Amino acid sequence: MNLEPAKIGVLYYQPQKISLNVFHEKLNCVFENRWFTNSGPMETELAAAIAKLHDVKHCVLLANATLALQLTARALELKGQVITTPFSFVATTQSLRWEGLTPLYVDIEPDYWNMSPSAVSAAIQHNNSDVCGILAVHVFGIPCQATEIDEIAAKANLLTFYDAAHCFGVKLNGKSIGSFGKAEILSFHATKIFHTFEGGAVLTNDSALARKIEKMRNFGFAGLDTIDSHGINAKMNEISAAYGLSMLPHMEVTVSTLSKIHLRYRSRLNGIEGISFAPLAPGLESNFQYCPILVDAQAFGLSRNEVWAALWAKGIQTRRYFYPMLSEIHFPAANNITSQPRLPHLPNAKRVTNSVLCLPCYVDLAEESIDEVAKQIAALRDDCQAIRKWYFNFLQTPPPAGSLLNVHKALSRGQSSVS
Ligand code: T4K
Repeated sequence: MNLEPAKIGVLYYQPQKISLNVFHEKLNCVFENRWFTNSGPMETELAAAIAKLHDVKHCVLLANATLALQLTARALELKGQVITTPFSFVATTQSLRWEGLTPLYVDIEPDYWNMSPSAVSAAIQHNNSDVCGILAVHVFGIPCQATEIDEIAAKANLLTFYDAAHCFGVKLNGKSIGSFGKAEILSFHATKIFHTFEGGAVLTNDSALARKIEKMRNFGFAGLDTIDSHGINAKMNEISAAYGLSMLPHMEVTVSTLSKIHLRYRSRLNGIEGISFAPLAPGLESNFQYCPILVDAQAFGLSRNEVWAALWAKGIQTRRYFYPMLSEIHFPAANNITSQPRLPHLPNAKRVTNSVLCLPCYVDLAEESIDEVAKQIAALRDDCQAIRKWYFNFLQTPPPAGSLLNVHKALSRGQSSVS
């Protein structure tokens, strides 16, 4: 069996770097201004630019998307159960739990992996009195059926907000992501297509909601000495905003580069039995920041975990976003959150979470690296039996300290560091 390192090792991700000249100029302004945070000029300019780009009235910039989700839930005064998806990054659920809200998980759609509107309707019918809102996610920048979800919510008198962490610049049928529901939340973390090192935003057309969140992010101050609401410190600083402003002009080229990476993966992996992509959706202007595939264990001959482990052993990093599924994580009891009455039957989410694998996808990824990733995936099929055996032993026996396998082993056990 050949689990020798691949010809080219490939990192899962590298954040985009921009020309330092432009950033330096903006940094100079920040230093000249001697204004580093608390709604400074960089932050104000960036918020206006992002609101315009997403065709929405208000953009409230925040320290990260998790806080943006929390502040939105708090500002909407939600109490009780919130219908949400089991297939997302853990921040989606953690933000609800932090606000004392109970996630009520419903299944996803088989093709695009977002919350299914019919599952939302069914959940409302079954749990009518306890449900107060809906938190949907546009996972991997593929918009969920937001129009349908908004309609269902309106009929049931529920408030809806969207985790659009992956959706910078995404459009659905010509309409920008940003204006669905009461609010949509973007993430500007360093691993996102557009980033401010750390950062996030609430996009909304509701002026009262925007004002409320603006106050909440700044300790609840309504004026110099007046505090009239809940508050925390969740502001974006000027250096992050300056980086965002420096990055904005690059976004068109970034999206075009990432779309080419996608198409190259699709063409190189095309026809390999057991490997599939989400269909390219009509009307969807994606930003292509993630490149997820599904590994069908039966058709491919190896499970997603076996593929993931074998690629790591070869020095090719991929990520199991999003695994485990959120409804199967045992969170500690907190904030009087009621646990769900029964473990929900979520077959589509279960299948996707056990077969999804995100491939390396970033602006500086070389074409030869994409080809190497595809070649190595294809080559695994020739060695299925041996890899299965290797993986089984690998989970039993500690590998030598410091080796790549050691890193993998730690990762496969869910540890964040290697001893
Ligand atoms: N909702 C959704 C649907 C989300 O996906 C996220 C975050 C949120 C909400 C919350 O947004 P924020 O509160 O973060 O704004 C990463 C990110 O930390 C997280 O922001 C992101 N989603 C999630 C999908 O991915 P990890 O723990 O997997 O990241 P990590 O540290 O393993 O880094 C990923 C890769 O990037 C690695 O290969 C290393 C590389 N990297 C990372 C950083 C930070 C770099 O090369 N340089 C860097 O500076 O969560």
